[in-house]
Amino acid sequence: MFEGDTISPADVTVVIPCMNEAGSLPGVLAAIPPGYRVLVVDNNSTDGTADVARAHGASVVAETRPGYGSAVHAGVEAARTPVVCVLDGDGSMDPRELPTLVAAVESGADLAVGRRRPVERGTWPLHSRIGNAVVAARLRRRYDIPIHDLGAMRAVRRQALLDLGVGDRRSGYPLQLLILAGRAHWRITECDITYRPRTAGSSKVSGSVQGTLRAVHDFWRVMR
Ligand SMILES: Nc1nc2c(ncn2[C@@H]2O[C@H](COP(=O)(O)OP(=O)(O)O)[C@@H](O)[C@H]2O)c(=O)[nH]1
Ligand SMILES: [Mg+2]
Repeated sequence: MFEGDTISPADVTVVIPCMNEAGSLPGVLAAIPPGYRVLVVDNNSTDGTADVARAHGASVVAETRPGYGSAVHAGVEAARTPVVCVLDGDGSMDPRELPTLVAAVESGADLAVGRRRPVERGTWPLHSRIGNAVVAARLRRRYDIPIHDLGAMRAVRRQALLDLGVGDRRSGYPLQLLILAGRAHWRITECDITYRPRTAGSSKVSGSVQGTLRAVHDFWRVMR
């Protein structure tokens, strides 16, 4: 596939990093656009996430190394399609909006990132929302990257993403991806997406003190 080719649904794999998302996954998987392939990347879940994923038609990749970045990277490596999307498995984002991002890639974007727009109160912890906005503002100013959200929903050509060489395997992955994409002069398109509270289970990142501290530490490492 070359740049400018049309992208058909069979060209797209949706990678879903999951750690204990058995409660949310059925709803997420039911909303995947027809024809897209799905890879759930299971990180040592103890709640049957992998079985639930298979029962609902997804392929499962097991990644024992913990971390959001490890899970995303394992899924992108395992994918066999020219385009990959990434989406959280917690039900906070709607897979029905993925085709908008894929269309942006088809139109020439090197990377399409979802800008989360909360539609219900209590969706996004304030510290996380502010931290995200501050980091995004810095990316706009310092790196000239036109984004307002580091984003957890994205679409990108698989080989280009692998060639970019994102090395962070924890919560710094989305930030490092944007910095490297900016340095490589990628065309980055931001698309509004709806954002809701997770549909089940508990937060591993911004909703827990430990997850937040880890994220701040990971961001700091990437930003230096
Ligand atoms: N595989 C894997 N997935 C993770 C890990 N940490 C977070 N996730 C997933 O990444 C997504 C975002 O995490 P979440 O807990 O919703 O973070 P929050 O949105 O900041 O509350 C969810 O689908 C999680 O299951 C991890 O270490 N491994
Ligand atoms: Mg979440």
